[in-house]
Parts: sequence; structure tokens; C-alpha cells
Amino acid sequence: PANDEAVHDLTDGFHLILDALKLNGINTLYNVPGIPITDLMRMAQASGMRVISFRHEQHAGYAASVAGFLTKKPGVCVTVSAPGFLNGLTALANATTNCWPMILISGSSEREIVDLQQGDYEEMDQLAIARPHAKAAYRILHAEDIGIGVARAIRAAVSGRPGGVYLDIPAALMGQTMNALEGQKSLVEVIDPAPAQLPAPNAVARAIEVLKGAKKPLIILGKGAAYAQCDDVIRDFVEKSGIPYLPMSMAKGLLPDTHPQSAGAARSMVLKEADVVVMIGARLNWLLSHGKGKTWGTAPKQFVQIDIEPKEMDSNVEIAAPLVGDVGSCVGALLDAMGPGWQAPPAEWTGAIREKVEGNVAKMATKLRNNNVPMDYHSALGQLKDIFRERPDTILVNEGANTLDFARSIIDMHKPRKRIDVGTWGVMGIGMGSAVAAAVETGHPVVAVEGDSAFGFCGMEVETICRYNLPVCIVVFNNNGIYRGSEQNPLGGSDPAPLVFVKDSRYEKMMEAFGGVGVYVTTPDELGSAVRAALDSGKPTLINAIIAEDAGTESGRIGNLNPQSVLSKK
Ligand code: OXT
Ligand code: ADP
Ligand code: MG
Repeated sequence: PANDEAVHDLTDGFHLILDALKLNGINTLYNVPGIPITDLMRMAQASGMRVISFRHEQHAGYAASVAGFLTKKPGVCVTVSAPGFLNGLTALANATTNCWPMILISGSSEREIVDLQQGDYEEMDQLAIARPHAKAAYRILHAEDIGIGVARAIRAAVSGRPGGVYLDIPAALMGQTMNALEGQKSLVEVIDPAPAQLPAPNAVARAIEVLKGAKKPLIILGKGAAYAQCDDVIRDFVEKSGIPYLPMSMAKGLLPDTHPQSAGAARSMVLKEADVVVMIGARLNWLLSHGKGKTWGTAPKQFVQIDIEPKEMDSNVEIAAPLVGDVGSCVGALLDAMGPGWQAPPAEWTGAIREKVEGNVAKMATKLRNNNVPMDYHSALGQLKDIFRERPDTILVNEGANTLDFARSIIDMHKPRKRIDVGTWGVMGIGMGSAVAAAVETGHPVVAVEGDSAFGFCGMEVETICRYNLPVCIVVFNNNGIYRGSEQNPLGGSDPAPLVFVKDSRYEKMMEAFGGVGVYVTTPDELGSAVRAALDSGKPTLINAIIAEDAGTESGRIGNLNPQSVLSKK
């Protein structure tokens, strides 16, 4: 055994991992503790890091991914081996799909035993399993490699198209020792982890030519544009060009949804009629009907696309003017190249859009003021729309089907990166992890508007919210089920239909169980008061908002994606 003095000169894997993260500005860890990472989490907290422990790794992982989206630094999730790792992997895959930087660090069993499949405690070849779901996957076997291993993980997560990175840390690594001074020297502070990527000048010139030829131009802003945190440049480009813009859901608020150039309330019309479409940090995936078909009308279209990922170009349709680079540099270059005296788009185009927007907004407004009991989505969300206008710094987390789709179009966002939702996969269960990360990373209050099904995927994390006393107000839109709670078992047996839950479930009591505030509301006024009270107090609150069972539609606005049986009609 080393004498006291010798131990003083030593560092170990535990400390090197934490020091490497802190050296790179990572000061928060989202985790679920257990063998072999328990002491790592204790030491992290003792060293001044913020350690947020969840009840299930999936939510710790979603929190890390949302931290990545909000901060442009990789959010870090730490899990135990095999089952904990797999729980976290869902979130890592989701981060990669959404292009958000995240690092999943999982403890693992000993290689010698795993590789011979000798049945170790929580044995699993985690590195191999993570690789196809991550942007990169690494394992560190020696304490002296921790500095480089963490640096690689960080750079891989945030450079180019951001994504999820897996970092495997075998249990034995944490206990390995080395000379403290040598250890400190082995750490790497990543220099310029996400370097600017400038577009080629001829690519900029080509894009300007295409834009100049447009009679009905349209800008589409995606969550890559929100991630880029170059809000002023984007605003200048939109305003100087005079081109109407359509925000994808998590790009809402990049410019306020009430901006006179917003075409959000004329979505179908602008997609059909536009002749030149400038994509900024948005992909032509399913959410944009792959850039073709009925949604896009019959008029010929040209696309200008700004993306940091070269392979994104021509992924679904031809891109007339690809601009490969980071959003800030590309949009900045377009702004410069536009020069003075840029011609605004024809007034027939912008005027027609304005007319459509105003018509749709007015039509919507009449639905938002009803006082039906039980509430419908419109009357409930009308209240929340007012609250977000009054308190524009509040972060909205949103999931469900009808709850998601109605909230997206009804609640205006007024500032960038205030809306976090189900993202590219349309995944349920992101709510509580996202709410925790939003509160922890920004300090702003959070309102999580959750379908009752969506909430069920992550509901146990209300304990986490209470434990850390976070300013999170959860509103469960309780319609007794998935899409609608009114369905019956066609055979009339005692089993309920597959989509329905226990009637009149008292979700608010879950919050009370952990010391938070629970409220049961049935009217729009009660809902509005309860949310305002929650935001004023900053106390963890769950509002069980009763929505009419039959107010929703199958799959919200994407019912067309359900396969149809010719044999049975719904
Ligand atoms: O222009 P038109 O006329 O077309 O009108 C559009 C806009 O112009 C207009 N608009 C406005 N009008 C007036 N004023 C304003 N301000 C305004 N703004 C817009 O409104 C319309 C609509 O506008 P929008 O939304 O922009 O346009 P549109 O056409 O909808 O856009 C298309 C899309 C595809 C971009 C958009 O719809 C979209 O982003 N959709 C995302 C959908 C999505 O991801 N859904 C979630 C998944 S659904 C399903 O998979 C569910 N599951 C299965 C499951 C999942 N997902 N995950 C896991 C892990 N397991 C299982 C489950 C279990 S949902 C679900 C649970 C559901 O039940 P809940 O209880 O949770 O929820 P409830 O349904 O509430 O019961
Ligand atoms: P949305 O769902 O909002 O349409 P997507 O997730 O489909 O957005 O698209 C985001 C796109 O933004 C991705 O193709 C990604 O490569 C790109 N992206 C992310 N960050 C940047 C950045 N800083 N600069 C340029 N492109 C980026
Ligand atoms: Mg529901």
C-alpha cells in the first residue's frame, strides 16, 4: 500500500474523467447512479459539478440532449452498464437524429470477461451496440488516455453536424492510478471545437442568382438555425430580404411568431405556391413531405439549402444552390452579397400571404375563446397562448399528438429556443427530461404541455423535479387516452380499447406525493389561473386539465401516416 505522501502524488480514472470534462466547460451531469459509476457521481458533486440524478436513464439522456441543443455544448448523461446503458441509448439515438450534441458515458464490465462472454455482471458489448446509433463511439482503456478520449468525444459531438457520442468507460479504468502531475498534463482543452465553416464564394453567388430570379420566394427556418445561435444574422437576412418565412416547430420564436413576415399560419399555401425556397438548418424529411408531392403543389421549385452537412444536399430532391457551411457564416455571406438596394419580393406574393395569415389567425381566434366544459384543445390552449405572450422568457416543452399539434399552431413563441418538442422522430417521453434540462440550463421557468399518454412515458420524473425544486409547471391534457379517450372495445368485453386509460385519472396527485403542488382544473379560467400561480410561485406544479374525450383526432395532424386495412374501416 502506498504511504500517504505517495497517494498525494496520485490521481485516478475517476478524477481524470471529471477534470477532463470540467476543463472543457462541462459542469453538469445528468445520470442514474449505480455500479460502477456511483462514486464517480459522488465525486462529481463533491468537486462542485451539478449532478442531476433521474429515476430512469432515458430521461437523464433526453435532458442531456436538450442541454446540448440549448447550449451548443455536449450535454452529458452518465449511466451504469448494460440495462442502464440501453435506457440511455434511446436518448443518444434521438440526439443523433435531431443533430444535437450529447455524450453518453456508460460504465461497462471488464473486457476480458465480456469478450469471452463469460457472464460478467451486466455483461454487454456496449461499444458495438452504440456505434450504429451514435455519430461516434469510443472506449478508453487507460487512465493516460482519458484526456484524449474526452476531447475526441467533445469534438465529435459538436463539430460539423452535431450528434450523439458514446464513451465507454470500463469499471477498471476508474480505479487506475497515475502520477497526478502527469495526469493533469494528459488532459486536453479542446480548441475551437466547432470551427466556423465558410461557404465557397461561388456557392454564395449561385444562391444569390437563384434568389434574384424568384417571384414567390420563401425561407424555411429549422431547428439547426435555432441551434446555431446566430439570431441577429437570421433576423437581418429575413428582414433585409423581405422574404416570408416559415418556422419549423423548434425554430418558432427565432423571429417572433407575430412578425409580419411570418407565414406560419399560411403553411399549406406557401409550400404549394413558392417558386424558390431557402432552407436554413432544416431538412427535407417527412416533416416537409420530402420536398415533393401534393404538399408542394405543381409549380416548379428551386431550392437553396444551407446546411453544415454536405451529404444533406440532394437527399430528397435536387438542390439548385447548395450552401455548405454553418448557418451564421452562410446567412452572413448571403447578407453581404445582397448588397444595398435589394429588391423585396413582389407585393402580390407577400400581400396574398398576409391576407391568408390574417384570415387564419382570425378564424383561430374565435375558437380560442369558448368556455366549453369539459374543455377542448382550443379553449385550453387559448389561455396558454396569453400566458406565453405575457411571459416570453418561459420555455415551452410540448408532446402528445393533438396536444402537440394544436399547441404548436396556437401558442406563439416570441423568442429563440423557447420551444422544445418531440423533434424529428416524434418521440413520446421527452417531456420531463427536457423540462429539467431547460430549467437547469437556462434558469427560466418551464411549462410542459403534455398529452396524458405522452406524460405517462416520463411521469415518474416529477419526483426529480420536486427533489431539485425546479420551476416547472406540467399541464397534463387529460382526455383519457391516446388521441381520444372515447373509444370502446368492439367486442364489448371488460378490457378497454387499446388507446384508452383509466377514466378521470388524478395525475395531480402524483405531484402531491412528492411535495409539489397538484391542481385539478376543468375550465379555461381555472387553467389560466393555475398556470399563472405556478409561474409566480416557481414551485413544481402539475395541473390536471380535463379535456373532452372526443375532442382529438386520430394521430393529430399526421393521421395520413397510418396504414389502412382494406378489410376493416375505422
Ligand atoms: O395552412 P394550413 O391550412 O394547412 O393550416 C396550418 C397552418 O397554416 C395553421 N396555423 C395557424 N392558424 C392560425 N393561427 C396560427 N398562429 C397558426 N399557425 C399555424 O394551422 C395548420 C397547422 O399548422 P402546422 O402545424 O404548422 O402544419 P402541419 O400541416 O400540421 O405541419 C405538418 C407537420 C408534419 C410539420 C406537423 O404536423 C408536425 O410537426 N407534426 C409533428 C407530429 C408528431 O411528431 N407527432 C407525434 C407523434 S404521433 C404518434 O406517433 C404518437 N404515439 C406513438 C408513439 C410515439 N410517438 N413515441 C413513442 C416512444 N411511442 C409511441 C403516441 C403513443 S402520439 C402518442 C400519444 C398521443 O396521446 P396523448 O395523450 O399524448 O395526446 P393526445 O392526442 O392529445 O391525446
Ligand atoms: P427541422 O426539424 O426543424 O426541420 P432538422 O433537424 O430537420 O430541422 O434539420 C436541422 C439541420 O440543421 C440538420 O440538417 C443539421 O445538419 C443542420 N445544422 C445543425 N447545426 C447547424 C449549424 N450550426 N449550421 C448549419 N447547419 C446546421
Ligand atoms: Mg391524450
